[in-house]
Amino acid sequence: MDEQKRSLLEDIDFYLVTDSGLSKKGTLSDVEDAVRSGCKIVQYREKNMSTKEMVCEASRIKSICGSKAIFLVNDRIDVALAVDADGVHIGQDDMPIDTARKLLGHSKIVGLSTHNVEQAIAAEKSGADYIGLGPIFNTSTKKDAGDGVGAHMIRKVKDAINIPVVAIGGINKENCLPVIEGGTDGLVAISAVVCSDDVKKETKDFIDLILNTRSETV
Ligand code: TZP
Ligand code: MG
Repeated sequence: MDEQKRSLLEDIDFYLVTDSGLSKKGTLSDVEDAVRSGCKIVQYREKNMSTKEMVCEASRIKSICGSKAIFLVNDRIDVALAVDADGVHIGQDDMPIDTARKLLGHSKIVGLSTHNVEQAIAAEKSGADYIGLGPIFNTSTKKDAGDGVGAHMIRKVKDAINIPVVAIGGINKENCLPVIEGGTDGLVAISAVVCSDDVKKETKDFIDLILNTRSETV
């Protein structure tokens, strides 16, 4: 992955995670609309699809993202390798990060899910390129996500580490203000975007909220 694409990590703003089970218009349409509206990272997350179908869809998502958005695959390092994705996003119970790094090499992006300051510090030490922090609010999208940690956790984590922190879990346009004010590098949403009738508008609204709130607080 070239340096220009990696530099999107410095300025994430909005990050879409796909979910074909929740999507109104389908994953490819969601990705196309979100990227067109300025989404900087797309994470392909599929829990119940055959590997064959995933590789096929992942390859199409990769071409939609092109040079405009970083394309990551959730959990499935094999799928990421198969389509030469920009990287992966893994959880605390997925493949250990150093093993993932060995398989993918140093040019790829590896993101890690974290739930607290200790895990965030450990993630940075282990070489994660960024962390997802969450769930910020309670969410029914991920059944085993646990209780929301609250928007106040973002500042604590930001103060403890130097890699980008994106916030995930139960985030929507109505509750994201304290998340942005907490200093998150990016908002991540699944249901708020893919369940909406207008993914393009929803993505753009999130990005406008982030940019406007940041410019008011500097
Ligand atoms: N990881 C922590 S919470 C979550 C994941 C994948 C689900 C986020 O979905 P939503 O619909 O934005 O709450
Ligand atoms: Mg996982």
